[in-house]
Amino acid sequence: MLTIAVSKGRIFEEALPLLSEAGIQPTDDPKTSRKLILDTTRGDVKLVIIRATDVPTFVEYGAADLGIAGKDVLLEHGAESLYEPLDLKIAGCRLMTAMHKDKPNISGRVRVATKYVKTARLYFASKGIQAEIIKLYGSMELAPLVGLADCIVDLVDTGNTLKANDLEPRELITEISSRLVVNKAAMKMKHQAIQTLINQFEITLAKR
Ligand code: PRT
Ligand code: MG
Repeated sequence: MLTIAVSKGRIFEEALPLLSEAGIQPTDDPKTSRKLILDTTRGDVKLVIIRATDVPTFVEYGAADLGIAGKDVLLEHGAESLYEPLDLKIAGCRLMTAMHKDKPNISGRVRVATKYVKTARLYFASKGIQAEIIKLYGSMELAPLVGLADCIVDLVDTGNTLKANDLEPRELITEISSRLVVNKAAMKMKHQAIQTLINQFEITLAKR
């Protein structure tokens, strides 16, 4: 039996075709079902549906053998505890700094609101900029508008969310896509099954 951890939103939507090519189709629709463990058309594969930020934790502790998680989430979690064999090239976006469109870049000490505390800290340290990082769990865009922070670090796709709040993207921290992650013990114990799945994903990705 293989268990794959995946989050409900855009990652799930974009992972479905990849899973489907490997013969894995959930027998319930997670959008309407309240089940957290979904059976699939493959008797040996189950999906567990969890919050995006919880995927690395489930996989690290072996509660799931595999998982699909954004690189943003993996950077925050720390990657040492997991294998990351494949870039699935789905749910792409950019992790960026953003500021009010009328504000100049700050040269001195900067206050940064983000849910990506660890990544932001590393980024500003690497640029030699003194940053005070304020952890938020959502609506980062609000922070510069109400004087909570000078700058935010957040994911940007179309840029519409920033624009709607009079913000603009400034510096690219890193490109983001979703990755396949694997529990280290499972990679040994269930090597054959996991390697076969990785190969199937690779074949599908190579056709794109
Ligand atoms: O809500 P919960 O905590 O459970 O999870 P979530 O809302 O973070 O999950 P979900 O389904 O949104 O997926 C999150 C993952 O998708 C992230 O970890 C990224 O790897 C990936 N991803 C890709 C994105 C985006 N693109 C994205 N644009 N996640 C979030 N956004 C948000 C962004 O935070 C901002 O609020 O969309 C807004 C910006 O989009 P644009 O198009 O307006 O620029
Ligand atoms: Mg969301």
